[in-house]
Amino acid sequence: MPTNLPPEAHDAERRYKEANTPKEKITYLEEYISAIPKHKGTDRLRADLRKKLSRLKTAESQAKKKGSRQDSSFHISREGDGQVMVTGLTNVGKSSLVSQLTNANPKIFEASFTTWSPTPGMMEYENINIQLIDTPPLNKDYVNPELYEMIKKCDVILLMVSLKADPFRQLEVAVKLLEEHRIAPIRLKEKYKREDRMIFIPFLVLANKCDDQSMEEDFEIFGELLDDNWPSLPISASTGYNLEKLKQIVFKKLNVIRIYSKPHGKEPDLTAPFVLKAGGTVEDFAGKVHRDFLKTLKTAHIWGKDVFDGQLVAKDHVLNDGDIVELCV
Ligand SMILES: Nc1nc2c(ncn2[C@@H]2O[C@H](COP(=O)(O)OP(=O)(O)OP(=O)(O)O)[C@@H](O)[C@H]2O)c(=O)[nH]1
Ligand SMILES: [Mg+2]
Repeated sequence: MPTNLPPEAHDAERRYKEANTPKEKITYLEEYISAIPKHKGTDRLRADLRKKLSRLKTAESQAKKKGSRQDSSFHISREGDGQVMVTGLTNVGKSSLVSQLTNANPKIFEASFTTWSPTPGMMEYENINIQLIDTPPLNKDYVNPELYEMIKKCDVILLMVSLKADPFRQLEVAVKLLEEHRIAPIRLKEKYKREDRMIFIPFLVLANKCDDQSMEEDFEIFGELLDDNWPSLPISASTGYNLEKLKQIVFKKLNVIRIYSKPHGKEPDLTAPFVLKAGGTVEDFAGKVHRDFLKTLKTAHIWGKDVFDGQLVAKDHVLNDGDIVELCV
């Protein structure tokens, strides 16, 4: 270091060296650099210190980004074989439904605006697990961008309305809010232009609080008002009405297939399927079982739909839900 530095530069240097946190280090290093007089003799020193400062700042901003992502309750990691968002306006019964169908226990209350952060839960359907997420209500007066970002990443949207409170109006408001945040039903893809940059997701409208016969009539009236052929189902989170049917529809909308692995000379484990996107091939399945199979896979024997038992097929053979596969490597 040049010896002709003023005392304030030496002080700042000492504070910088003694600093414990990256934030303090940045502050004192900035002070140190600005206390160094600018002339030819200090060019090299100033350049080195500026490099150090830029490295410290990059590390600090990366740590911040990582921290905020992990801290946010809206950053929910995917678990299970599909992710389904339960959304809608307030008080329609979103938390009640997630609590009925999963192991989660979100707060349920008769007054509006009970839920402020999302809660994931796992729903069992036959032999697979589907992640359901209870969400804060969609609301035009209070917009939380993180909520919409989270919704954009799911596989299926369950859009809930309450048959006890103008369901048609609720649907209109909810659909508009989602659309304003570039989320639309995959069915209506044709309606939008490329530059709209929409995210298309399969939707199902759930008309909740259909507790008895009289509410069933209200559902019919609601159904007649719907345009765009919204797929909809009357349910009751209170009585459990149609919840089994709901699970079946969710499974269909996930558009996945369950494939069972058969080790050579052994029986397949029918309780533990590998889950693939519909249209998946023998090769896709092999990659799920183990990455190494991708290199060594030659053919496969399969049992299931559209094949005879143990039929030998090529790597690009498209699988069906329920197929049993023995990989030949
Ligand atoms: N009659 C009837 N009431 C229901 C049904 N499902 C939910 N409720 C009631 O509706 C009220 C609101 O239910 P929540 O599950 O808290 O509604 P939410 O959509 O999560 O509400 P927010 O968190 O405010 O968005 C509660 O009093 C529930 O008991 C149902 O199927 N039938
Ligand atoms: Mg709620």
